[in-house]
Amino acid sequence: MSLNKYLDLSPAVAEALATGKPVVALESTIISHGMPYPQNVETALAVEKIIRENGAVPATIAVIGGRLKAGCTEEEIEYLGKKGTEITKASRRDLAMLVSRGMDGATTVTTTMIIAHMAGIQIFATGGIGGVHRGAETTMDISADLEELAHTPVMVVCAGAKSILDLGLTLEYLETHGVPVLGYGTKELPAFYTRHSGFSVDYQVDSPEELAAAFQASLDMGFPGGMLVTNPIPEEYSMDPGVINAAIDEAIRQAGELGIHGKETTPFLLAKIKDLTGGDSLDSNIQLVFNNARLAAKTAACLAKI
Ligand code: PSU
Ligand code: MN
Repeated sequence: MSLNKYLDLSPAVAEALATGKPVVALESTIISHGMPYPQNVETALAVEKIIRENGAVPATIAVIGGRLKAGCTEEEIEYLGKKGTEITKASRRDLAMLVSRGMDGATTVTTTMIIAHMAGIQIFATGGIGGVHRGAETTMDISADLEELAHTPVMVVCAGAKSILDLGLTLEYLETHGVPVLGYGTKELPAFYTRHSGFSVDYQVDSPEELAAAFQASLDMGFPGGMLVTNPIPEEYSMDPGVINAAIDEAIRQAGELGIHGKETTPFLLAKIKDLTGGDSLDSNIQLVFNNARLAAKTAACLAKI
């Protein structure tokens, strides 16, 4: 555990880590930039509850007033959700500036992994990761999340990747950087809103015990990087592929027309897709995060027993 002077553990997280209880990290960009208020706050609090019900302690991660928080209070979650996109979406390169200036930051998958690792938290549940964007061969828009997965030993449980990304190139990038990509109960990479992408993952894993054993083996061998678990959205909440793919294509077209680029791209596309699907994509998004929180909590409980 490399505690540093900028890091604050909440009392519950500090107690859990000191006594070897399972802890699950949660990100805050999904709160401030990934969903609208007030569903973002309701979802964040419900996810924490699900993690507790499944035997682990939740640690929502954010930067508040220049402090790296592993474990936010309800008030802090409300604050992040209300401020929304006014809060800096914080990637690896932002952390030093935010800390030295005493600013707020919403942590992406990248910075949630970094702060979780500083705190000694090994498992992190979210919705979707960033990846290689469609058209990256000219824009070079590749999420820092992929690089972080290669460098930081945290298991990330997600629902696969959305087809706002180039899924094939995202898998190639992860392969090049040595990141294991596991399918939970499937050999097919799930596509976030739907269970099917047509792309294969490296391994199918069928239980939290097996996930914990695989991650422990990676740690034991001293690999520096993490592991990506892709957990398909439950059937009853998955979307019609025709409907969601049409919305994604239209959102990407509008982003291109408006010249949206850089870190604004992912939040713009998520908000646009929600509008184009009349809110259905948000309902699915919330349910898949709940599903990932359950699996991450169970896996953290297994890992704590090894
Ligand atoms: N995908 C989602 N919801 C999100 C994100 C991705 O379905 O909220 C957020 C995560 O925080 C992820 C970030 O780490 O977007 C990726 O942003 P970028 O593509 O700019 O790297
Ligand atoms: Mn990007």
